[in-house]
Amino acid sequence: MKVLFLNGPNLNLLGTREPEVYGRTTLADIEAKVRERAAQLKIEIGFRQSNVEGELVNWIQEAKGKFDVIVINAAAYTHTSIALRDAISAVGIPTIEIHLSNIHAREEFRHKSLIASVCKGQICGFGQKSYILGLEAAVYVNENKKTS
Ligand code: CA2
Repeated sequence: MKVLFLNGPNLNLLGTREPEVYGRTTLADIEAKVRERAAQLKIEIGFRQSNVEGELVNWIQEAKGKFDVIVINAAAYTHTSIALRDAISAVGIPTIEIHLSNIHAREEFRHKSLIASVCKGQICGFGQKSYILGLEAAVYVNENKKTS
């Protein structure tokens, strides 16, 4: 099984700015934790970050036939990007939306996710653990392809 983790804009700054909101863990730390858990579960991982919307769209399209599940923290594009929504819908790869923070407990503009309706489900509010939960949800979705 192969899972592609995609990370949107500014997540490369994790651990270096606004630690009161996003903590002191870097994206590289999170990737290492995800890879550790994936090794235990015998899952192959792709892990990428971009600040460019079109690059994320390209990676979603290129995942077809290469990855079984996508786990995406689309960051601010969650709330703005019809292009990401259309790409997820078009490729038909089961996709799980994740966030570090609880977007529903934050500013009103973060409550709406444009990708939620084309994702299998959403995990938010658990800090870096959201990524591990996303990986475990990916296993569940892949094992229950017809029903989940
Ligand atoms: O909680 C999440 O994971 C978010 O996807 C993070 C996004 C935010 O726009 C979403 O509403 C929720 C922001 C990621 C930016 O991360 C930063 C890290 C350090 C300093 C500044 C931004």
